[in-house]
Amino acid sequence: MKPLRIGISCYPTVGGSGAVATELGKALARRGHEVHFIVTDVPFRLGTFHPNIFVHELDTMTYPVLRTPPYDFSLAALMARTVREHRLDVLHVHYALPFAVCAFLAKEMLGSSPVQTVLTLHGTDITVLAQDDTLMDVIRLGIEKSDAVTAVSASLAEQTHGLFHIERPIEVIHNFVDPDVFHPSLRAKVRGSLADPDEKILLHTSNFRAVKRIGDVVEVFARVHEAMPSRLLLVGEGPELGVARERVRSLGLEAYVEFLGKQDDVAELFAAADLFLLPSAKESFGLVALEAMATGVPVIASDAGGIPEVVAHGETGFLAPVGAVGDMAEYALHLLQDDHLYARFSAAARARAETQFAVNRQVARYEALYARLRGGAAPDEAGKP
Ligand code: GMT
Repeated sequence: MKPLRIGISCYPTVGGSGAVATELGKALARRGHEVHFIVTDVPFRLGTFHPNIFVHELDTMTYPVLRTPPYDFSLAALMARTVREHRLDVLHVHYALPFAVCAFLAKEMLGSSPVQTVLTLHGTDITVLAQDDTLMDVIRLGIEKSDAVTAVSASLAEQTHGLFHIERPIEVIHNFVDPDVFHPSLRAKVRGSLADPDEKILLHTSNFRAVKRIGDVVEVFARVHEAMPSRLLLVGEGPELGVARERVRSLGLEAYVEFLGKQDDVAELFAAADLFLLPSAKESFGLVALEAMATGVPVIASDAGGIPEVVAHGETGFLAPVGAVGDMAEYALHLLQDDHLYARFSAAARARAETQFAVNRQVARYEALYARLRGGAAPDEAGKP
């Protein structure tokens, strides 16, 4: 495929959509494309220097007349300037609000630019923000004015069609993981410092928002802990952190629950775990579940949103209705108390992540979409046309 010049906008702070956008940009750069991140801050997973990656950071003016800095307009203007100066072929934005609307404004500012805009919907842009009357129409505008729209799961695409009653196609391109980075061979690296050999490790990582149901994570762990020696690792920070600490304290589990805070490099923590817990009320995909699976860690989750597209119930983990902590704990014990069954699930989890969700396979789908928009030939997984 002829290398393209691709702009990417996303939320650069910790969060699934930022992680996916950043990993996509890095993979596109490795495959020979020139990638321009147009962002408010350097994306958290960007890592080391790559000659094909450029970062354009937003600088917003303030003025007493303006109640808030005109961030969205400045971003739109920065997008337009970057497209013009670097002759971008594609502007790929992650999360509808404000990025799709900024991309539309940028295109309007550019007049007759051939740049193609792609919007990837990540979840809460539809399942939370678009439910709000004041935001729904502006999100609809972003969706309608993008040249192509993708969603990270079939469930999210369906919800978007249902909510907006729109005809336009939404292509499902599932999220991905780098199976060389999230690898079971990392297991021994930090495990010894986290638990005794006879203790099982349960892991949860998120932004600790109410939608993640951290209380359920603690309840499931409490029931597992009653039955077998075990520890719970909680990675991340957010509004529900205090509630989680209080629940752990009231259950007398402080000695067995580790609050690790935000961590940049999580692959070793995933690999050290025995089970990953994701009991969310809503989850368009559940990138963390996929990362756990790639390290050979089965997942106990709710059957919400796109999670069943990632975790194969009865093969790579178990799913239960939202809030069914008793069922989740039983499933967890079922796996942890049967070494043979556990080994089968662990191998199947790794295999599913490697075959269905490997970075090269999914990034090739984005390249094919870019090529289609630009009227060119689609590449194969290796990036060759
Ligand atoms: O998990 C979050 O709440 C963060 C959110 C985001 O926008 O960064 O994650 C969403 O996008 C991820 C990447 O596509 C998905 O894996 C998450 O499932 C999705 N979160 C929700 O739908 C709640």
